Amino acid sequence: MVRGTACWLVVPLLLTGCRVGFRECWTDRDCAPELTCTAGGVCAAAPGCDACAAMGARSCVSGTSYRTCGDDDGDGCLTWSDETACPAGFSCGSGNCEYQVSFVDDGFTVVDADGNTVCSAGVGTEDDPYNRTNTFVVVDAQVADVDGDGQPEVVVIARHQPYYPGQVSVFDLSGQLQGRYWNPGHIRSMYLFDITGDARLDIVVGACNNDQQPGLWIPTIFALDGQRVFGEGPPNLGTFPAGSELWYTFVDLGSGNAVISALAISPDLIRGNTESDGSGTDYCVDFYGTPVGCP
Ligand SMILES: [Ca+2]
Ligand SMILES: [Ca+2]
Repeated sequence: MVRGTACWLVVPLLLTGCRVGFRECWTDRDCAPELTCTAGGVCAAAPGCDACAAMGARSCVSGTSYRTCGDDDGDGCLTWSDETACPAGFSCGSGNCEYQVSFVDDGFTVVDADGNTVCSAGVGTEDDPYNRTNTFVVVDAQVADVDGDGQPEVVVIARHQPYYPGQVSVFDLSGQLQGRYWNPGHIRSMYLFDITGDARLDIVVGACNNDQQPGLWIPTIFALDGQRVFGEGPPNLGTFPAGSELWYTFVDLGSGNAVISALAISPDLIRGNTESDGSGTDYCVDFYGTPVGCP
């Protein structure tokens, strides 16, 4: 005999005996306003509820965008808003689009919201592991807190002109170098985003690698933890120790003459493209650097 069937047959007489578990709720209306009814019949905070601590607080989503803590739908639950882009040319420092960064040749300048110069410096080449002639060009610079101490840093990517390597350099807001990573190939793009989930923005970089296979420029995406920026990327043929990257991915080992020029997060993977206008070849990796098919 099937037990469940027998039970259902006597439901009118033995209703309480057939209970398989106590349900606190059947719909959200059975719960307090800030709670929802789960599939198991329990009133609980909705997923993501109180994801942020204080109404109106802001945090940087990337080096050039932020989000705001609020209760837009009035359910008593504080959640982060959608991402808002900073105005063109501004970086998200500590939740606010408060810094404007410009760069010319090998130098960069940071200006605050009042128009005052915060710092102005050159990327420097004194420790180039390839010891080439001192000619570097800044490709991008953004202000963001990448080491998690609450104070913004300036993250600068630059490439040798006309050869390689490229560099990822982190400066404090007085213009002092905090860390530098060398890549054996040109660097063309970066995206500051927390891919590790520790609430600190990480440095994701689009580049190419000239040393991994002779004669080939291999499109490359790699990521750095802003607290640990040092050394030299693979295959480490220069004079520096191995690099501090979280991961380093050759997205197409057979490629020649290709560099990742554009990077984006979309939304749970990193998408690189070999042209700055997105018209080139797409390569996608997950947040662990594992190549995945681009959707
Ligand atoms: Ca910091
Ligand atoms: Ca992180």
